[in-house]
Amino acid sequence: MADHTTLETRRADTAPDERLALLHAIEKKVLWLSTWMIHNANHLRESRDGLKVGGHQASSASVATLMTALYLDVVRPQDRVAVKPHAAPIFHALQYLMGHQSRDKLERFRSLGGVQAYPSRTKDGDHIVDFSTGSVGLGVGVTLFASLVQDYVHLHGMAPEGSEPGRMIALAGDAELDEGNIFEALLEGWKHDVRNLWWVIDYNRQSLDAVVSDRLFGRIDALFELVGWRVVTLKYGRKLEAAFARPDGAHLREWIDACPNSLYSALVYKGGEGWREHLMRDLNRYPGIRAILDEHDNDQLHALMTNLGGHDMETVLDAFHSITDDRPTCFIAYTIKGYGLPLAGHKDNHSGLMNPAQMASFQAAMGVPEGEEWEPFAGLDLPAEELSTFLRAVPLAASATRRIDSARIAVPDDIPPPRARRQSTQEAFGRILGGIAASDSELARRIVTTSPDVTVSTNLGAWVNRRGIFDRTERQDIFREENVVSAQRWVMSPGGQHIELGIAEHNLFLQLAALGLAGPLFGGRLLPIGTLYDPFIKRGLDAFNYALYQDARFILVATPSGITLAPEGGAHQSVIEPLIGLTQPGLLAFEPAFADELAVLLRWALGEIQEDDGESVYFRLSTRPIDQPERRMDGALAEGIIGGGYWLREPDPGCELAIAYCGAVAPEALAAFDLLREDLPQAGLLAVTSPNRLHRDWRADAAQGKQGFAARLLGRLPSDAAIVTVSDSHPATLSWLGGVARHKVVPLGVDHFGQSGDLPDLYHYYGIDQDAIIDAAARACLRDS
Ligand SMILES: Cc1ncc(C[n+]2csc(CCOP(=O)(O)OP(=O)(O)O)c2C)c(N)n1
Ligand SMILES: [Mg+2]
Repeated sequence: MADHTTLETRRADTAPDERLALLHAIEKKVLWLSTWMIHNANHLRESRDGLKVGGHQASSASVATLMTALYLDVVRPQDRVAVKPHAAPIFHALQYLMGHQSRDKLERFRSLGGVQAYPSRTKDGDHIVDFSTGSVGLGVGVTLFASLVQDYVHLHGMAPEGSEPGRMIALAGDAELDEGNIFEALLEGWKHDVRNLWWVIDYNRQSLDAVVSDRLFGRIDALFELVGWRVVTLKYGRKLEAAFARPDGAHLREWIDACPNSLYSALVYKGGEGWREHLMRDLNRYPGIRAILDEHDNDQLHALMTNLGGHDMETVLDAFHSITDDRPTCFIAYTIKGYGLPLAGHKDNHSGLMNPAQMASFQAAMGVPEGEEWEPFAGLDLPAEELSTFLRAVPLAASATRRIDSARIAVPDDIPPPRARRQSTQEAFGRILGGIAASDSELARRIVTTSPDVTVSTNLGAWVNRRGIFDRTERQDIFREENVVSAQRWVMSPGGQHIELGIAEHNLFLQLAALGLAGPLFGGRLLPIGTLYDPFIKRGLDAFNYALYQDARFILVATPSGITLAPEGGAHQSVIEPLIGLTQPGLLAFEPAFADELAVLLRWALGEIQEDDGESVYFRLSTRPIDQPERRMDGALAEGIIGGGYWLREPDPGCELAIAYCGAVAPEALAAFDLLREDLPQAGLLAVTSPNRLHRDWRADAAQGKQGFAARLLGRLPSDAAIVTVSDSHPATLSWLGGVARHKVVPLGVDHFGQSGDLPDLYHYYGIDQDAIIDAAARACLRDS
């Protein structure tokens, strides 16, 4: 049975009066500072470019109480918080009051170098921000995966000695629950029995466009309870509860309970007079209600009728402190968007900004003297000394940074490539990881893999057989116990090193985001490797981008890929993913063709994701077995592979043509090249392992006016030579290569999709087979002559 705790069942006094008075004062200050911050930013901006920014004043005001309570009374250093995007000004104000943020940055809210529109680990700093937010739904979802990662780190004995698990807390907007990723995460969390998770929903019943429908939230608690969560509803504050307890007060409760969201919002906006008119009309026959109306002037009546749970500090504190176990808990806090501001309740207030006259009267009401707008304690009734003593003692104020450092994991100098004359890069990946799994090294212990139901088909089988699946409780492999023969050993235990996910790629990326932050958040550095089919990167793309924006570090292995997966079908062909790899910030993308290249790159990537200024790494791999070159890996070759490309056949002086290929089409490029060499003996063959790295290098060169790796590589080709580029993806992946040292290009590739077939047929159909390369070379040379 779910225990549905409502406000009525918890009235214990947890906050001593003095503390409460301090929190009330700071709550008021936080509302002021956030409103001023936005006003100030708009004032500045208007004078510079005429662009205004909205979306913050009303959204921030609705959570002033919740955020003050959380940050100053509830959150412990080991807890981690994701703050809804538009509560950023409240977040910044609290950090300012705790001494973690400067006035200068607050004054430049949303400007270059100032505090960000949405809390950002990378821009505001990971010493204060636990999780970035911005794209709604993702900050909420990531807390769930972070709670799983926290368990992983603790159960593997990787947490710093003496550290306690904390709560992963999301302060969510109610409209965030429209995002499907929340529900994908909830289901996954239920499977994994997640703990220590709080989602606090700011139920202001407004989104960006409008008032949120009551229908959804009528069901929301049932939804959470279905997946094992406790739901705590903070509906009314103490004033309203006291009114309900008076004679006839039950009728007032019934009235307000039945009041549709839209009418309630409209009355909030209209104020005391509106309330009186409606209550007189509907409830005047009850003497107890008449008495309440008589005792309250319009302002008092407005304060009473808007006294919702989420704005009542005592109610909020009671609710948070009533939870003492680790069961996931959802708090539904009723609030009013724009509470305390003249914008309150208006359905169009999302982008609303207070005008100068409104701002002036708000300032007067807040008691903030002109010129003292940024003073931390101006306008408060309590002595500044008392307030600052209180703030200094807040646990989050006392620690200078929320970032935990964890030691680097050593990576061996060499990872031997799997020795098979013919193999695919996907097979090579499985073998390399299987080899690491068999070793008794710290590197092997720190790698954690995860996959959305494609563990076996992306070749993680050998790794999982040796390292097991992570589960909070020990579970045997039933098939094995029943002597059913299988190549897979799926033993689940708290020591397992693979996190098996359901088929939701979005969850994979949120999981990777959390795993990739295991070091800074939980003090246990992990080396995460996630696998999926290349085309489904698009399914999780926003979460992928989100993970990278937070500077989470991980390796993504995407396989199979391209039209090379041929008979698997047109629907699975990945055409544009290399362009994502080419352009996605925070990511280094590689598409090796051979096993020895992959071995070099994987070794390098395991170090790269640990570098302070490193990045995450994406490998696009193939299931196509191809003949492997017989060669010895030396420093120069490895450097080329990591740098993004090398000349597989160096062009000779006087060369007219080069073929540049990437990935699984290597055999076609080689075969075409061998034929062409008969007529063009000086031709060159360029193996591109990372279009992304070469492109970056070229851009950096251009910016710095010097010749870097890419320019030197392409510069070996005479300037009047042409390049035929080929890959099993969009031709734009490589067609830009001609720009590096001003060569003519004939680009081959795939710019439509949908055909399934055998490989030779498909390569022919899309014009990337040997004949097509030779034709393109002929065209290039003809055009040249
Ligand atoms: C994925 C995504 N889509 C759209 C937006 C634009 N957007 C910003 S806030 C918002 C509405 C938020 O409503 P709610 O979560 O209820 O927050 P409130 O403003 O009420 O606090 C929208 C649609 C966004 N930030 N992210
Ligand atoms: Mg809302």
